[in-house]
Amino acid sequence: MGNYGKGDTAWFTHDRFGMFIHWGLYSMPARHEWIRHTEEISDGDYRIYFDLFDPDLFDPKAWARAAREAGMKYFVITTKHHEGFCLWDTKYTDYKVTNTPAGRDLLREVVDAFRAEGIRVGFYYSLIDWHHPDFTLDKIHPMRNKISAGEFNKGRDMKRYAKYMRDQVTELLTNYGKIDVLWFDFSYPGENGKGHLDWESEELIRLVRKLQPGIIVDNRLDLPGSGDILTPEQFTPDHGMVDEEGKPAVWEGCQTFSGSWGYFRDETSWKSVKMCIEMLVNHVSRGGNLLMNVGPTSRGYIDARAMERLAGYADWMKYNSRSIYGCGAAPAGFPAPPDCRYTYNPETNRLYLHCFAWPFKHVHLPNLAGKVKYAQLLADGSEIRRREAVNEVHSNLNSTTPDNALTLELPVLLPQ
Ligand code: JFZ
Repeated sequence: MGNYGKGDTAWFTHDRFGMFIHWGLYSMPARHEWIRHTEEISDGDYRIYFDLFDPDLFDPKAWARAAREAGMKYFVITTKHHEGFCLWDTKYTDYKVTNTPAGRDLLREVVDAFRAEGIRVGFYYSLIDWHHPDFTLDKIHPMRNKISAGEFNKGRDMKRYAKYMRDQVTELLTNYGKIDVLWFDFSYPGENGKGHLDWESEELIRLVRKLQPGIIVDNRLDLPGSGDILTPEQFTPDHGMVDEEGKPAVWEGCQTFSGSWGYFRDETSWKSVKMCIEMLVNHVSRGGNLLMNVGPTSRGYIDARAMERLAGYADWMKYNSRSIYGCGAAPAGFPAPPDCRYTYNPETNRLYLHCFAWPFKHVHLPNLAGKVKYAQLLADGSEIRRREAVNEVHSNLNSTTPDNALTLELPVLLPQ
């Protein structure tokens, strides 16, 4: 396994919660960010979205405020998704936001707005590029069923594309100040796929580490040793994750409010606020981060359904963020009671008991007899009575306590 340097993950495992933003031309058809692929749309037919992209209600300050209020401490935005469209004023292609009716570098405005709210900056950069003239046909290319590889690949050269990526990554990591996260996406090695040889991943990662020492890079370059974080996607591992050598790994799950990443107008699979909060708790209780996605509309705002969920986070985090920041999994040997999760802050030696279902009377805490010093509802700091001897916290909990107050804070005496 190569040694490609490491990023600084201390802030990352403390902060735990970030906002993913998928925003590109696919917000116009508004039926999934992969439609160029799924509907096999040609470059020519996709062009209309570029010609008409005009986010007249774009207000990055409102995005940043919503993220800050939701308790999100970093964000990762698609500077370029698989469609190849660039959200910044790059020198290396005309297929960029400044040439649409938008007419300006929107990435810069997003970065400025989030920084002003004290939120760390992350860039998603797609390795896949369905627009670039050097990107060759493969199993996920939109044109895969329409044209032969021989014909399509004539004059195309992946080496030039790899250089293009290095040039663009250099722009992104040079012209926008300190960047905290770089999220490459994604490799699919094997027959008719693409991997580290296509991306020239070794050169790419060395460039990234040189330009932004400390930056956190994901693990999608198909190059063992190059990443700082594992990135399970739309699935929450049921316990911690380990790295390529079997050691506990830093990981970040990414999740959506509705299923698709890009804005999808007619999607009906929206998660409830309660589910969203439980997702966050699940990730942290298993020692991971949550990167929660929003897909702004083509007019540039975050729609009411997504805002409602962000507000749900805000409402909960206002009172319960102490059970998230600085927290991770509980020490081994203390399994959470049924329907509950633990998060644990090793600095303060406080254990947080998150009840996903009403415990209507007592909650038994396995193996914690004699170890709990005090118990309170986190949201309002009200005492919860206990019976030490039988290891239980007693309920003065009842069903009129609001849902956002289902987290208990337990200062504990645990071996650290
Ligand atoms: C990728 C993108 O294709 C998708 O549009 C979105 O941006 C998401 C965050 O990332 O999707 C993936 C990438 C990797 C896997 C699955 C979906 N994977 O490794 O299983």
